[in-house]
Amino acid sequence: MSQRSTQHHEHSTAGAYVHRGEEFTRDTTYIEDRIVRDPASASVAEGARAWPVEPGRYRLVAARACPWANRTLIVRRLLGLEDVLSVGLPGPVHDARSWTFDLDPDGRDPVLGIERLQEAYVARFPDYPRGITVPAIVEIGTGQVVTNDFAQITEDLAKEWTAFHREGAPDLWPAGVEDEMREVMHRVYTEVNNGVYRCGFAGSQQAYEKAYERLWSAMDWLEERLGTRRYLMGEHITEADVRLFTTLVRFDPVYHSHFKCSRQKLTEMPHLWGYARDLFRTPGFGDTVDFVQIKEHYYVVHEDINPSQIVPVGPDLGNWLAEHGREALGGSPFGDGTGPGPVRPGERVERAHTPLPA
Ligand SMILES: N[C@@H](CCC(=O)N[C@@H](CS)C(=O)NCC(=O)O)C(=O)O
Repeated sequence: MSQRSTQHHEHSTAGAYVHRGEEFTRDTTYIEDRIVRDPASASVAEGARAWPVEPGRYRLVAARACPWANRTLIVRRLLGLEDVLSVGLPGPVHDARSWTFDLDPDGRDPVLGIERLQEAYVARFPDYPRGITVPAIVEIGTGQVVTNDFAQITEDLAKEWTAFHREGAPDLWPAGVEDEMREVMHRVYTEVNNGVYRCGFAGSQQAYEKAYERLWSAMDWLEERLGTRRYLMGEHITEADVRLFTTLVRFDPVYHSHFKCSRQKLTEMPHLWGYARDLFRTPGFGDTVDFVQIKEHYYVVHEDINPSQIVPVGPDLGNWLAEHGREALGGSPFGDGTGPGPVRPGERVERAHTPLPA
C-alpha cells in the first residue's frame, strides 16, 4: 500500500503504513496488463500485455474488506459477470505475507488451490517487489496474476467484457458524460477514496491537519452536489457512484475513528447519507458489503495505528435500512436497464454481518 509497507510485508503483518513526519503516499505502481476484447489492437502501458476476454479463464481475487476490491465485486454483479469471471475471497486479515484464503475449506482457494494470494504473484514474477494487493485477476490455468490495476479492472469489465454482460446490464460509462465523469472520479479518488488514508496514515500533526482539510473540503463539495442530483452524474448510477460508495460505506465504522476523519459522521451529512443508503439498498451494492470483515481488516491489520488490535463493537448499523427519500430527486438506478438478480448462493455475505432487506 504505502511504499514503506510493501517493503515490510515480507516480514511483518502490514506493519508500517505511517511515514513518520511525512504525508502518506500511495504506491501506485501496478501490474498494468489488461484483459480486452481484441488484444492485437488494445493500447497497453509499456511493458504490459493484453490478454483476451474469455469466459472461465480468469478468477477475480477480491477481499470484501478492501474498498478497491469492493468496487470490482459491485461492478461484476451489476454487469452480471458472475458466470464468466469467478471470484475468490480472501479473509479480512493478513498473515506475514499478506492476503490468505483462511475462510475457505483447508485454507485454500477452491479453484486456484493456493493458500496465499502471494503465490499467484510469485508464479508470474518470482521476485515480485511490491505489495500483494487485492483486487487481482489470476489466470486459472497457470495460476499467474494477470493484473492488480484496480481502476483499469473495472473500466475493462464495463467496456471490454460487453459480450458477456447480462441482459439489462447498466451502462456504467455513458459516453455523453465520460469527460466530466473522469474529472469527478479523479477528485473522488485523490480527495476522498485516498483522502481518508492520507488522514489515517499521516506521519505528523501537520500532515494530518492538511489531509483533514483536503478531505472535508471534498466532502462538502459532494454533499452539495448530491443535494440536487440523485447520483453523482445525474439520473442513473455510473462507475463514479461505485467508487464513492465503497468509501462512504466504511466511513462511520472505520474512517471516522480509526483514520481520525471525525469532523462529522456520514450520518450527519444528510445528502451523502441519503445517497449512501439509496445505493446500499440497490441490488449489487449493499449485498457485497460485509461490515464485520471491513472492521476486522482495518483495526487488526493496521497495528501501527491501533496497537491493541481491538475491533470496536459499534456503530449500530440498523439505520442503513432507514428510508432515504432520494426518489424525490427523480432518476432511476439502472436507466433503461434492470437490476441484477439474487446473489449466487456461495457468494452471499453472512446475514449477521450486514443489515440487508429480507
Ligand atoms: N494497491 C492499490 C489498491 C489496492 C490496495 O491498496 N489494496 C489493499 C487492501 S485495501 C491491499 O491489498 N493491501 C495489501 C498490501 O499493501 O500488501 C492502491 O494502493 O491504490
